[in-house]
Amino acid sequence: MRRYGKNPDEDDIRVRPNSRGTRPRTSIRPKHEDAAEGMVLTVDRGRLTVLVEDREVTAMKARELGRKSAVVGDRVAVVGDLSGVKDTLARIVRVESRSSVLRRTADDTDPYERVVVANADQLAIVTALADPEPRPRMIDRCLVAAYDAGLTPLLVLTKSDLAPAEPLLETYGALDLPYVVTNREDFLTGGVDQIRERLAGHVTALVGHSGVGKTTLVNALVERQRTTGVVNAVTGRGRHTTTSALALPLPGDSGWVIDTPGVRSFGLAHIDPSRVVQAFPDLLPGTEECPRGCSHDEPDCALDAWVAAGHAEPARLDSLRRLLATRERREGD
Ligand SMILES: Nc1nc2c(ncn2[C@@H]2O[C@H](COP(=O)(O)OP(=O)(O)OP(=O)(O)O)[C@@H](O)[C@H]2O)c(=O)[nH]1
Ligand SMILES: [Mg+2]
Ligand SMILES: [Zn+2]
Repeated sequence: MRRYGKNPDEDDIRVRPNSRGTRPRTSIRPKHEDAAEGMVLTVDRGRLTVLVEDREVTAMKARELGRKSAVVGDRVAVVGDLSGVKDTLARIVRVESRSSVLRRTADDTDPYERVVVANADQLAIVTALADPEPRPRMIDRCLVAAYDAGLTPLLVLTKSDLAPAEPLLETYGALDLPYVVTNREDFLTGGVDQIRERLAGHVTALVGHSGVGKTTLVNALVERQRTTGVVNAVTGRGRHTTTSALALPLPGDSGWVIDTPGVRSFGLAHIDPSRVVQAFPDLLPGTEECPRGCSHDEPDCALDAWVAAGHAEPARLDSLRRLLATRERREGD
């Protein structure tokens, strides 16, 4: 097969007069039939760490992948040096199709969407009960992202040594949302069993604000330890906070956890506003009485009556409306 109308060698010779040999380029191109399968564990400035069998192989994207990116959790085909020895480099020649894609944007108006992780099936929404203060609207955003990506949400409330979980659970308990309440002291006394149970057999991505204790939790669950953060109370900026996502195997082949860097917000610019309400199962049945094409933020919206009748928390309707409002602003520009 020729890529050009004329012999590709002529191009080669003109552009790179010192290029080796005169064999047609196409024939030296590997066919990748012997490529090995692996899973992307982490990505660091163009270098990817791929688990191939039991070896961690450093790899780069092959040029033929073009703009297609490989992210943490991706199944990929790799060729080249697969020894995993320091300073060797393999090439990723194929990204297998994904069972799920978790996306976010920096804010609701950002057209650039980033893929957070691929192939996860559970999203652990990690919220500290204090330090930093819980922000329910962040939880709601993560729920929208989880439902949209087809991931099962799991609410993880950390730092229960600092504040009680009840106020938050009053709101979210009604959602039939699975949750666990944890704290660092628990971990030391082996109290991570409940969360272990929830993670077993799943590929779980942990998301949340910086400093909520994602890495601390991951460290309690896996063998390999990561550095945890020290968040400066004055500047709010952290030291040793996580800067790249990393997939870690749970002991005993019982699944994967993916630690991710803390985010300021979880932008949803990529999600159609009509889908946002799908992530509010407590409000959704109430929309049946809404006028056709209801924006859910107009005088005839049935959700006010739904909430007044005690079917859902007012804070949830407030949250839905705020989310929809930020989305509309985008539609307007
Ligand atoms: N009091 C208390 N502090 C905790 C608990 N868990 C974690 N911390 C502290 O919270 C700080 C932040 O913890 P990390 O695990 O680094 O938080 P993170 O969510 O990974 O933060 P980023 O990597 O920036 O996203 C550290 O000082 C931890 O020691 C807890 O259960 N109770
Ligand atoms: Mg961290
Ligand atoms: Zn409505």
